[in-house]
Amino acid sequence: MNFDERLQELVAGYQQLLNLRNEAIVPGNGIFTRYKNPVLTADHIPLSWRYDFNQLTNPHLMIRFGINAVFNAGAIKWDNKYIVMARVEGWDRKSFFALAESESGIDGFVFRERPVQIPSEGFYDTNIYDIRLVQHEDGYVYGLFCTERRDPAASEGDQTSAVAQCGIVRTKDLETWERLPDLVTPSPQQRNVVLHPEFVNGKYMLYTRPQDGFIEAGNGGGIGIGFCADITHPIIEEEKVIDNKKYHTIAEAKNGQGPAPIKTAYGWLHLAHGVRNTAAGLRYTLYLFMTDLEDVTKVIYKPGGYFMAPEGAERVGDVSNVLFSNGWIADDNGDVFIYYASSDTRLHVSTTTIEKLVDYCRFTAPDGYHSAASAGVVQELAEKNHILGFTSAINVEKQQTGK
Ligand code: M1P
Repeated sequence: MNFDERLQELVAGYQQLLNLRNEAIVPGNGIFTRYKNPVLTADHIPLSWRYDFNQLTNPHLMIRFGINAVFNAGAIKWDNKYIVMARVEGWDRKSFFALAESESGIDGFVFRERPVQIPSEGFYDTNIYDIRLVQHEDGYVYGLFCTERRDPAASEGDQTSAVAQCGIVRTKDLETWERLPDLVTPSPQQRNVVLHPEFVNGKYMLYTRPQDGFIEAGNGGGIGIGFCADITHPIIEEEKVIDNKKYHTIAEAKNGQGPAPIKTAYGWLHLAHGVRNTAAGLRYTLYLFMTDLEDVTKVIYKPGGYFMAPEGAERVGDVSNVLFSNGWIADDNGDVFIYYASSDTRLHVSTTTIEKLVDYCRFTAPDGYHSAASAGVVQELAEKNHILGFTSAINVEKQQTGK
């Protein structure tokens, strides 16, 4: 295949991918709807970011910058468009951010002309990832992300120990990003830091994840909160854990706040991830909880178990058995678009409504922390259905057919 033929094939394949419409998977579980295709993959990255199209300098039309994965994206509704700020990871393992936008929120995501260049002069980012976008009531859109570097205390033989901290940028147009100093907290490691969208008692409130080690939560862990008076000198003096890790739950190893919470009439709605250990390694699932409108530090509803877990092809990827979300969008009409990544490889969407999510939080049993409690919840449900005449799947069928 010569240069021109190859070029034609590449462009045709890319166009086909961008034109792919998404399809809801029905009937689903009633809580949310999954879709057939991921919304973004490594193949969605513009060809012009990957290939040198000059035949003189790239006669074989080979990839000059390979993309490994597109995943964990922040999200925001902007100018009536659904915008995600994805983590784009190259073959070189480094991540950077890129904005993609869609009219529908479920398909047709197209990257902007260039990736985002986060100001880095004077900072020590080796790798940046997992940005949370939030429109704060102070008028700025903030992006809080993880900035990671090698642990300066590590010995020469140890090339894996790292330190993660929270980097902060802000913008008013999603084009120009002002970098603020990295967040300072009492914790030696920070990931999954998120800004609350409103002032609380006149201060910025942040969700944190105090952790002892880079991977292990150690004595730390849990979703914490902290306050800071001045976001341009972001210092949190004290972190209070409001949702801790707990033995034999989906978040026994660690957990972390997802995107910024959504305000509802019943409380703040939170999406988070919980991590447990298995013989096959860590398993990341998503869960929901709600906090009080008056006292944002108080958890008022927390359904037991996970809300979403990896299914089918989602289970496999660079880091298998992982669902992670750092972006969701709530429309004015109550529709919610949850952007979640599977196995650190690709980005998906699921859709639902605030009404459904609040119903799920209020009326799903909390974790009883032992098997007898779980069996008890099922007993109660079966008993209620028995009274209605729904005693088993066969009887449901009988009832429906009238035989
Ligand atoms: O590999 C799974 C996830 O691991 C980390 O999440 P956490 O901070 O909770 O351990 C992050 O690196 C995240 O990007 C990744 O998806």
